[in-house]
Amino acid sequence: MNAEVASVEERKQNLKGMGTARRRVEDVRFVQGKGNYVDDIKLPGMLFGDFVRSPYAHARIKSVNKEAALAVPGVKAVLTADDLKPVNLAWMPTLAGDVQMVLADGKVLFQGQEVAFVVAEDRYAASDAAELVEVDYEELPVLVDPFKAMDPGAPVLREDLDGKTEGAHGPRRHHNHIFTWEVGDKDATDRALSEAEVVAKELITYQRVHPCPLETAGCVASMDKVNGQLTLWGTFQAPHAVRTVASLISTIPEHKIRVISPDIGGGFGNKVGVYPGYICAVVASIVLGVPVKWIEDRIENLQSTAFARDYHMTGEISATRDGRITGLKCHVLADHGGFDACADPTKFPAGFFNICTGSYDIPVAHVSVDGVYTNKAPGGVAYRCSFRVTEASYFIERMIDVLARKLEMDPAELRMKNFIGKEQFPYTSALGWEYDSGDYHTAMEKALETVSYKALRDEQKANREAFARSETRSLMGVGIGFFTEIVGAGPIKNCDILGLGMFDSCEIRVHPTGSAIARLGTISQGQGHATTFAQILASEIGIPADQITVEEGDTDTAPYGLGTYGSRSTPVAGAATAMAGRKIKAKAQMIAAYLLEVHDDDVEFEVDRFVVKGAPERFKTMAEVAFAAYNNVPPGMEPGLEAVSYYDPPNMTYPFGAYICVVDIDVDTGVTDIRRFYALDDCGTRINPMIIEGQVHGGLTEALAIAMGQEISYDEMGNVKGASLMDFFLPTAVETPVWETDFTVTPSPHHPIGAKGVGESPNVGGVSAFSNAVNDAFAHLGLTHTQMPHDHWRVWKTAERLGVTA
Ligand code: MCN
Ligand code: CUM
Repeated sequence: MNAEVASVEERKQNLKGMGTARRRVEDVRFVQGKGNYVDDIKLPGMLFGDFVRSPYAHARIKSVNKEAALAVPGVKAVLTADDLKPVNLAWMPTLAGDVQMVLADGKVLFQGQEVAFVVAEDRYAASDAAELVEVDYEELPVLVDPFKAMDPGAPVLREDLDGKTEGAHGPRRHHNHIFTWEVGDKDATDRALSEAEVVAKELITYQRVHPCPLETAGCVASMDKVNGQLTLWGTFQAPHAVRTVASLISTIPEHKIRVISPDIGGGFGNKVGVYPGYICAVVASIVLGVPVKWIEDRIENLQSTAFARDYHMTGEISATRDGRITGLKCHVLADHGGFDACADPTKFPAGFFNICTGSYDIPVAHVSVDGVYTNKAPGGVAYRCSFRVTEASYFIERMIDVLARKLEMDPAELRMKNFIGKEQFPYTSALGWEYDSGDYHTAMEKALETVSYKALRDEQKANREAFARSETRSLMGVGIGFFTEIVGAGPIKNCDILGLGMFDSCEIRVHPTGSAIARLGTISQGQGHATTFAQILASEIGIPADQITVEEGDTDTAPYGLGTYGSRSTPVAGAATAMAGRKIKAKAQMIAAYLLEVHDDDVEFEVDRFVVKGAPERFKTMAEVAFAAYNNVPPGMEPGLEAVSYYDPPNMTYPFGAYICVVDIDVDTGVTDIRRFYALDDCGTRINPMIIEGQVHGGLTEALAIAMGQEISYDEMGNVKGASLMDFFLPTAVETPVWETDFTVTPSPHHPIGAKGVGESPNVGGVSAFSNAVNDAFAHLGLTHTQMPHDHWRVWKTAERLGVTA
């Protein structure tokens, strides 16, 4: 392209800026098998670690005998809690203000808990030796049911907390109680419920699930004793936070620790937390003086790393006879497992669950959450959730359907009637959030129209009549999931993790020849940051996206940031990118004006250049300005063209969407056929429509998995049932329906480019659409609510219970 004669439109296209379906630059290496994941890192003399894990869910450890393991050829060390105690690392702090055993100290609290760490020359030797470590267990009574956790006679799980009546989030009233968190106006809500014309009540359980990323968690720790330098490669979603935490608990000065997140094969929240494997690899490297790698296998991943959900939500919703919602109440029993290791902003032990008034203008509401210990793996919150927003969204969207049934009203109509109106934004919810922008009626109308909602209901009516006449064995269900998310944590005043404020950052360097590098405090795990952040910059500073390298994940080079989760990268780091770009542009404007010998205010930016106002033939391109920045700047100005922005967002962003699912259920087999799934997303200004679509496809597939099959369940002994892909449902192309995507655009008023997050939306909105569809299929038979997952067996059981199986 000849830059001199190209039209504005051509030059715009050349930038591949915002709004372009630019191809993912990272895929060049991924599709050729040239990605660089943690397990690809091979260092001279590197050893491998493997865990001895507890077969019991609750047991006292009477003794550990390492001798036979140490005799295996190639084995270098076997670490137990006693070895970690002298360095104060037998326990570690969790992100939720609790402490967690790194290696079992006197007892184990869940099946699969780390008991000893074997280090050997190769992973086979480590694994063989791990089997030879003799552990003498004495079984203890097991607590699996969270509803029994606070019974007077419930077994004492956390002996280390004996007599502690204050936890990290207030008073504890039982030895297995972690916290109570309350928000909203209880009296006003109780009044609304007692005075209401109609009240619907339901226990809604969101089962324990697991994100199961393709790549499991792992790390390589390398302690250089000569220089006192620790380098840690790992599957970390927040590398800077890992560095700070590593420094605090190891006492190695922070500038001597370098944390690197290389390519990550999916995070989905599973790689936010800190796991014993990281600590053990670091300690082993310090002790042995060589690099140590630890990579968990699939079963270990499913059994012991951060689970998600396990929320038992009892809801009450009140309304007038004609369907105006007057109040909402929810009590949650939250099963956190053996240690409270939830990853939430410090002040939010139940995350952002108080977004559970959803998209509706509900005058009063009250939420209380009780967190309890059980003999299950710790973790919590992970899995495309944005801090318990998926639970909140599932809860309100099921409650709306339950209420609709009670009112004998169409669920779409009930939603339309109670939506927050477009003119009400910014809208402050009864539970305290300030929604930045939204236009729910438009989105819903578009969705209903696209799927011909009315015709679907007519078809359903005919189907039910045919079913009653025994002309078909199939029942049709239509499910709506309308969600409002809260993403982009978050203003430092509200959100911190371990005291680290949740801002984010971008640093840009423009090179003399007009290309650039941008470094961010976030880290992609597949979301395509290298592609999209370059697009934001291309539009801001007029350098083609193809000439901008985006780098993340190396704490020695990237500016400090809090990482990628909770769909916060676009709302926070994306904003920092635009702001840093604007600093570049401001300096470039002064240089351009100087070169053009006019006043700063007499030039204006146009796509990729500064043009003299009223004299379009007189301009300097950004590339020309970049070169001048290194040899010909105005007198008194520093040379160079660089900028950094640390962005503390004024508010979170509130993306929303309207999802509709149509399912056909064979009542004799329980087989569910997703006939149609329509997803309309509004994430404000869209940076890359193709990447957004990919995010929606991925998130919907995970929502399908959760709603229709995934569950990490336990038997009464605390054995994890189905911790392998033989039993844990991971959908393939075979089970995955065709996704129809759509959008509206309601920009965020406070984000510099108006963008909201989108990565988690499809999971947040998808689960309720599937579940509502299944429940809807049986509604005419008297069903109000049936628990997820809606696998074939459970669906068949529901049909049997309703008396319609053959
Ligand atoms: N995007 C866009 N326009 C917008 C919003 C987002 O083009 N208005 C683009 C972004 O630039 C980015 C992607 O969409 O490339 C996702 O952006 P965002 O919503 O900001 O989410 P994050 O980048 O912070 O990613 C986190 C989110 C979370 S929390 C989970 S969990 C999840 C998800 O992303 N994990 C994923 N999507 C995933 N996708 C893949 N492939 N792998 C994971 O582990
Ligand atoms: Cu909660 S899963 Mo995402 O926030 O990494």
